[in-house]
Amino acid sequence: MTLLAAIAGPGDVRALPSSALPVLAGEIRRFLVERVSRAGGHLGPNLGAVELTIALHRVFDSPNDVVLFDTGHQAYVHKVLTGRAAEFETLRRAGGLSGYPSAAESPHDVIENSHASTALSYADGVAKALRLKGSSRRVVAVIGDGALTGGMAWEALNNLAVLEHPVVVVLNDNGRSYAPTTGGLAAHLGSLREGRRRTVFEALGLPYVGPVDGHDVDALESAFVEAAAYGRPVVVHCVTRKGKGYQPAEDDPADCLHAVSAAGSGGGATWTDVFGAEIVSLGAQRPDLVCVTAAMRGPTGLDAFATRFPSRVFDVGIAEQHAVTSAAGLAMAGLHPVVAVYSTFLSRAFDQVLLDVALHRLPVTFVLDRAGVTGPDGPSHHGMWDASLLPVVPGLRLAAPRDAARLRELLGEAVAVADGPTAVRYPKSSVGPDIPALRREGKVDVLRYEPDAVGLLIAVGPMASACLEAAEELAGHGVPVTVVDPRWIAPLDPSLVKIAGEHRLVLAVEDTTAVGALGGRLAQALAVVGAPTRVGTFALPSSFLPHGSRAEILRAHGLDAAGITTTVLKRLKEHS
Ligand code: TPP
Repeated sequence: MTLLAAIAGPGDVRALPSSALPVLAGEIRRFLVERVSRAGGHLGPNLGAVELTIALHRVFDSPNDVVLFDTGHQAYVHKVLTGRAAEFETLRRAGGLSGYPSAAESPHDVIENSHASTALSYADGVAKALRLKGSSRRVVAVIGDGALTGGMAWEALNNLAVLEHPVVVVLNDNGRSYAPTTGGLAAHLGSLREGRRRTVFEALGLPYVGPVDGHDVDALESAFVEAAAYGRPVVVHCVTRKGKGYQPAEDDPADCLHAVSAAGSGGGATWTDVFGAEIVSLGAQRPDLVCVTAAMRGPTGLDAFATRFPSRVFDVGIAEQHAVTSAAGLAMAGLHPVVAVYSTFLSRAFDQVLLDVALHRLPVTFVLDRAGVTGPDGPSHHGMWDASLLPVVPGLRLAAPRDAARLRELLGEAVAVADGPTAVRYPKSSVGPDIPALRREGKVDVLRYEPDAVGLLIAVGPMASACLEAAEELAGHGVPVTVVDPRWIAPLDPSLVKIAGEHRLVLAVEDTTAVGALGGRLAQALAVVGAPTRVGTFALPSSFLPHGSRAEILRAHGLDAAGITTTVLKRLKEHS
């Protein structure tokens, strides 16, 4: 029997003699490599956090002490030690174990948001509340050096420095986000690893313990005990190695196997691949074109651009707000920045898009990868709010390509706009074959035309193929529908309003939350001109969608060909 098999909770970890801990760490690493390679998920970060998490559960008393994980992608070891090893068979699958902390799974899990740089602010608030209640429960926040590049982390440290409650900030410093961490902070942490004594934390008024070997459980335990004794906020600097103990991860030049795909997944070029190639050719034609990434150069497809034009790509760290306003500065000084970011991470920079970029009518292009349903990363990774948020920004033009040819075309149109911001959104998936148009009316592509159409399907972006399939099925039922792709989804193109006004029933099919989506805006525009058209929005509900595969989630909400067919038939019946 392995040691791991006997761990049902942190109490069992505390009961082990120190001499057994390296064995336990080895077992956990083998377990992670085997399970995560099969299911897909975050491998490198968790391999680096094995000893740190063991030590944390031996010194602190979760859930009485509140243990918080920043980002949460490195919490697999915590899940294993809090009695969830058996459930790893279902990791990231619909209905299975979440890839992030989940309060529904365990009382040991607190933060569910997987956006970085938040844990220290949660810690500040929890600690303030505990202090007001007279509680002596301690707060522990684990944060990576990558997440520490986010502005929120520093806003929190500023507050923690004057707080009188035990908060232990465990800095898990592996020198990397996905790629090596950039900027002055990274250089400072490097100098601390080499023994420099004056730390930025102490300068802020926070005691500093370390640097500690993050793979030596005894040293970690001593450091945590020392930190806890301060009785106030303190930073413990743990030096770890991403991918530790698994050679393919340690040696992986890209990102130490930060995230791996499920065995047997993949196939076909992705939207990211198409963008990655196109931005290089646009860059070759346009010397004023520069790219900005918030610590996601590889995942957003900018590696080839960086290789070709190394001085024209800026990795600003996990700092989306800064990325956007810095892009505004680049544009003010005459360049055309392309900010490549996941849709879900742009939400936190909304104010910067609105007032730092759009108010100044600056030509910045936002490329929103992972827009719509993303899949196994769950509620905080679904990019289902950008298409509701961005249309309210005056002067911003938002595009949704249906295929690779349209992505290239719309990206070209976007970077040609000189008097305001543009955005192009596409999902996390393979891109599929090109879908030719019959003709273009204004900005709108007509994909299927039925002279006696009883309805119009507006296929937004990647919903085109499902809409065309549905139209074919509907024709079989004797229900002819026309299908159009608006290409630019905000602001509404007059030609779209005109085409829609010529139909009795219009259904906009969208991979986004329904509130604020194209269908609602179109209904409003048609009401203004007094058209008798009924417009329905067929999109995602206004709720936090759980994890599962993209296809499963879309299907569950009727956003596949069969679901669209059923909905059209139902609406026709209702309106007949
Ligand atoms: N931007 C935000 C706001 N949140 C995110 N989760 C990401 C980007 C994507 N992301 C997930 S993990 C990660 C990034 C950029 C790197 C985190 O680095 P670090 O905190 O050092 O943890 P490590 O994986 O190195 O242990």
